[in-house]
Parts: sequence; structure tokens; C-alpha cells
Amino acid sequence: MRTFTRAAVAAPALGLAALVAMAGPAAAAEGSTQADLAPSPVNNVDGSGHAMVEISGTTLSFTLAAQGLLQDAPHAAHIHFGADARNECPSESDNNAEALQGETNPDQHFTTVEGAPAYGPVVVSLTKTGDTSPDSTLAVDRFAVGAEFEYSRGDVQVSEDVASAILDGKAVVVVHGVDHDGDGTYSPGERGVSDLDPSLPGEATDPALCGVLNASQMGAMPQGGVETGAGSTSGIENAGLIGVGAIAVAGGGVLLARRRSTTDN
Ligand SMILES: [Cu+2]
Repeated sequence: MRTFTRAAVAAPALGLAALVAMAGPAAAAEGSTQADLAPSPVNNVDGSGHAMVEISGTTLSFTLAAQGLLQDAPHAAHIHFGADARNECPSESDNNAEALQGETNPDQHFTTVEGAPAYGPVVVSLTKTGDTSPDSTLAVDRFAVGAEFEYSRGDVQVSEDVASAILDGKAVVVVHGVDHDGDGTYSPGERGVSDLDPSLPGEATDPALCGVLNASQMGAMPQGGVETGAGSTSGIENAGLIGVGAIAVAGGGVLLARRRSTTDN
């Protein structure tokens, strides 16, 4: 009888250990995902790109490459995800014919907000330095500058939900910044000011490239990376935009607020 009693006591203890063990691997999810980036609808970008994202637990590392973008201009880039989003890149039918705040000629311009039902809010800002949270959504002084770029970062901390979404193929990489009127710089022009932040031209925040992160095979080498030859030698125009970084945080707050409202549902 004594052994029976021990067994009865031991069983629940084992059960608890098993639960803890099961919680462990979930938090330590590992994997590699990649996305081929293609032009967003409507915005007439003739560019492409590639993103690779690796997850180890709640630590993320990434490489982002793009080409064919507006030269000498900063290009905000993020991982977007929304539990209520379609978890895909937007299509032309997502273009809202009704003008958003600051938007003119809405049928000719596809804005970041219009893509939100497809890809959701920002969950990671793919900055080159500093903060990588949604607070840095429009921190244009810390994103890559130029028509063509490639950069990598590690040690980006994300939530377990975001890590899972990425590994499940539900996260979307979006690179922003287009030159609708072809004047060689971000200007309000016919597009107007940004619906995310009226202190920025809409051209600075409209989506240029998009791609869904999908699981890649173990050990697969990244492919389709963009050659970084004639790198941008700018910095002058960029310097002028550094000042809007602080204001940009307010715009990030808008996206953050959107995120909260969607995730709380
Ligand atoms: Cu974005």
C-alpha cells in the first residue's frame, strides 16, 4: 500500500513538471522565416527586396535588403501583424477611394492605413539602431537611407505572441517611402501630408514594398538578396528629416493605439 500511496503522490507532481516542460518549449520557439518583397499596389514602385527573420525564443534577428526605392531618402520598415488582420499584403481593392486625412487623389495613392486590414499594425520597427518597438514606427533618422540597402540586426526583443505569429507565417514586412510625383524627394505634392503624421509628407510613409514572412527550410541560405553596390552617399536630405523624428513618435502612437484597439477585441 505504501508504494501505491507514493505513486499517487508522485503522479500529480509529475503532471505539474510536464506542464512546466510544455510551457518551456513554447517560449523557446525557434525558426527562420523569409519574405520576398514586392511593390505595394497602386503606388507605382519599381523595386524589390528580401527579408530574413530568425526567431529564438523571444529574440529576433533580421536582415533586410531592398532596391529600386527613392534615393537619398529614409525608408521606414516594419514587421506588421494583427490578430484580426488578413496576414497578407494588400491588394488594389484595399485602396480606399475616400480620402484619408491629409490624402488627396485617393484613388492614385495607397497609404499605410489602407493596408492595415491586410497586414495589421506595426509590431517591430526594423530600425538600424536603437529602439525597435512600435514607438519607432516613424523614427526616420534610424532607418536605412537610399534607393538600395541591406542591413542586419540581432537581439531584437519581441513578445511571445509576435514570435509565434512570425513563425506561423502571419507577419508581414513593409518598407515605406515612395515618390508619387517623381520629383526626387518626399514632398506633400499631389499626395498631401501623411495620414499617420501631418508633419510628414504622405510620400514618406506610404508603403513601397511588402512581403509575408514564411517559414524557410532549416539550413536554407537566404536567397534573392539584393546586391549592395552603388550604395547611397546621401545624408544631406536625411539630415533635414532628422528633426521630424521626435514628431514621428506621435505618429507611431497612432499606430500603437490602433494596435491596442485591434488586439483588445
Ligand atoms: Cu510599416
